[in-house]
Amino acid sequence: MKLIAAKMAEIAETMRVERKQMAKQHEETKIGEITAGQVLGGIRGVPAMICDTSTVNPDEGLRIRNIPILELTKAQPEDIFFLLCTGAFPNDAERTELHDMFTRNSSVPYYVWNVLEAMPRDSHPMVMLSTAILVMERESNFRRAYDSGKAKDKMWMYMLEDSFLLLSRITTIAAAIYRMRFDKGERIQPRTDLDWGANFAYMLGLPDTNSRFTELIRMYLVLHSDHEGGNVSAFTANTVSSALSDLFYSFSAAMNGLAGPLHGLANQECLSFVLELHEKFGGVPSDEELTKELWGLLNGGQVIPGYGHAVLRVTDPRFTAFYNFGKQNCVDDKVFGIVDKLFQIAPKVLTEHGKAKNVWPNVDAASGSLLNYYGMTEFEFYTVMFGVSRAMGISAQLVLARASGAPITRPKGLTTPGIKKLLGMS
Ligand code: CMX
Repeated sequence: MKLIAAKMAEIAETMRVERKQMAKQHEETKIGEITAGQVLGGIRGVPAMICDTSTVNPDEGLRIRNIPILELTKAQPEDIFFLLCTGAFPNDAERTELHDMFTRNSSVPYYVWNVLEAMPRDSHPMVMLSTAILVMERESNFRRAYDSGKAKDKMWMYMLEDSFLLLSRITTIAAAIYRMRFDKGERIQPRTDLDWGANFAYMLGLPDTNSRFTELIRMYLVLHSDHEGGNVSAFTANTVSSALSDLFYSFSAAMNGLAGPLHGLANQECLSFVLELHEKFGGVPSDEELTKELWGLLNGGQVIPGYGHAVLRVTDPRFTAFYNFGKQNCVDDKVFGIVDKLFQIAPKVLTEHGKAKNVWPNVDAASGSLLNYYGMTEFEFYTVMFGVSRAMGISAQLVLARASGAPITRPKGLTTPGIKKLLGMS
């Protein structure tokens, strides 16, 4: 980890000094106002944390270190992790070291398998992922460093060590969960001669004669790698880690948030919905049939999965990347055909319905149909795919939080009578 640690050491020094200075000089400087709507609406849009890895502009979507995500679809996930942490792409020597760090610990200790095998057969794959990560907490370098009294300003280094431990194992664990949970046969051992994405595709064990599935997996990992700091999973991880809980505690907690239907589980729900339509109409429904079906959902108080977003107000560029991939590789597929038809119809229906602030598709609207096309039909697994990818962004965020000396998170809770008083209602 020598080269990466050296680069991070410089960054950490600058970040820590800058943060300290800003906090000292601008303790009382106002940078905005908060409305009651934001407080009552889930702390919506309140600029309340620092996140340097990526930004999400409502009118454009994700940029990783200021690079639009659509310019990164062919990048290697390992390079993206380096970019998230340092703001630059690795040089050749750093890339070699990165590859080593991503493969070094890809064998998973026996006790993780024992725990997973002891879990009830019908456990959700996300429960298995979160549990597997949490039981590895005993191996945290960060916790050991803290216990042995290491200086606070060096703790980012141990968070980085834990990040590589997590990243190198999480693909082995996720692939094994897939094979165990859906009766796919023995676990497939990791290889050290493959890149991170290719190794993950290999361990999942799905047929991949023309390497298009591997290509999809690499792109999937990149597209889901990060989405700034305020989303449920990243915010959770940042909050847990701000108490100096290590990466295993923090990331496991993040996965429990990602497992919610309004967040990461939406991709499972999305494909489940698309498959229901496929079954009901025996293929791609007509415009009229789909319009009626969507109104049925909305009138029943349900949401159209894969549409809308808490921040975005345009089509999610990550959807665009998946959609373009589908147009190139899956045009003959009826399930992708339904995704395509939904893209034509759902925004119109949501606009007419008039409630959703964003009527356009998010990342979850297309990703599942592509995994399904390549044989991963078990949609209960899709949020695990999301979680594996997000391990990059969340790890990078937590390394930077420790590098900059971010303090414990402690927003203020208001009582209902308290806010009523502030609003002049009592
Ligand atoms: N279908 C139907 N109604 C929708 C909707 C959709 N796709 N998206 C938003 N709405 C509704 C909301 O439920 C809300 O209704 P109420 O006022 O009755 O509560 C209203 O429109 C206003 O909501 P909003 O401000 O536009 O959206 P939010 O920021 O509250 O919620 C999100 C954002 C993603 C939870 C919501 O759009 C949604 O439920 N979408 C479907 C689920 C989904 O695709 N989630 C994945 C998001 C990506 C991710 O985080 O992984």
